[in-house]
Amino acid sequence: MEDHRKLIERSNVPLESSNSIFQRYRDPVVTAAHVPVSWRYDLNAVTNPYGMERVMINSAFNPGAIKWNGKYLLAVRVEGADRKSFIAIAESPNGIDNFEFWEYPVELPETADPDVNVYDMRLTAHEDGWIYGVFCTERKDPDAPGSDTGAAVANAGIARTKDLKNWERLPDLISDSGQQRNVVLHPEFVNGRYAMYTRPQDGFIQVGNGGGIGLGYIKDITNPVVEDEKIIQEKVYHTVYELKNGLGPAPLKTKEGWLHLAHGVRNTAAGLRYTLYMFMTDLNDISRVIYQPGGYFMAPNEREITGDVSNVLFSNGWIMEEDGRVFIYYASSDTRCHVVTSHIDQLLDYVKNTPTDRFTSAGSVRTIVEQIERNKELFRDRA
Ligand code: M1P
Repeated sequence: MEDHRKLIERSNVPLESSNSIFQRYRDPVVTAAHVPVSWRYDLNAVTNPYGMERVMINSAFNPGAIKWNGKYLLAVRVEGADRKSFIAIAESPNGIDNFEFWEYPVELPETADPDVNVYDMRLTAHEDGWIYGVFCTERKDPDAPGSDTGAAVANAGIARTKDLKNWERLPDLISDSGQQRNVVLHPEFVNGRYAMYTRPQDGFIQVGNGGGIGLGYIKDITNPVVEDEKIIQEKVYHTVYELKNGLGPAPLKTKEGWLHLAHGVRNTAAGLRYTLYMFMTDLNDISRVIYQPGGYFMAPNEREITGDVSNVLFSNGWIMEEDGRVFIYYASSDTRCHVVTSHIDQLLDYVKNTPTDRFTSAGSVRTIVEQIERNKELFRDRA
């Protein structure tokens, strides 16, 4: 318990190296070791004479995020040794350290078709007054042959709350796609309807003919039928989102547009590689992408690259302060949660002024040559 308290109370510090876009920190903000001792141990010396860990925790990752009553809250995906994920709220006074789980994990109400596994909750404070948690609900594929014990179906589960403690479960998303993951609720109504970012997919892992980040609309959130779904962010050959992509947290409203953070997946000889990228959509037409920097915004660094599912960065939570500071929460390799900090002005500069992808090697070289020439020009003028 003393060790656990020391871990929770450890101060985090910014790392020295920075690319002036965002600031990384030395320590992960939440790990499996942050999970309370009382969840893991039977503390009764009579029933647990060896002091053994009764409930092992495997990982703590992919957190949704919200600022709530002055505190920074993460809706963490906690995964036990039994492979089941669940959501638990961890709270910090400053957003970069001292994250401590609330006394109990979230007991999400279920629908008539119970979830087998739930994960990756996106928190959206909607203008209707509710805080929504949209998450992936996974169940065994009822159409798979009995011998196929790995086939699953993913869909979006929807729950809402006013205090992050008591949750009301709504029906799961109803869409034309066989499967859905990475579904995110837009914070404002659009022409009186709820707007939902989607990621239609044919299979559980492969998006198949589906894929891309979609956008659809829902008239009544208590009967969440997605209408007019269309893809606003395609997968593109030989990019960091060649194989699949998915929206991260709900977008941030800025004076220039809606800022989005997403993950893109490419294939490599060593397996899939997940990196984070950004784009911006129009304030008045949220289906219209107005800026998209080329390449990734963040990729796993040398400490983040290994874990349960290596070579993965995944983000589904961020917080923007009134003074413009932005806390971006992300997980590395499906194992632990981290934060980077930035400012909305820096992120706007990043999305507007980072060169776009020209989709060929020659195009990338041209981009560099143009920058060299501009720099030469600058120094010629100074000389
Ligand atoms: O293992 C990497 C990620 O894989 C899935 O994301 P996607 O559907 O985009 O491939 C999710 O299971 C996610 O939780 C996980 O981090």
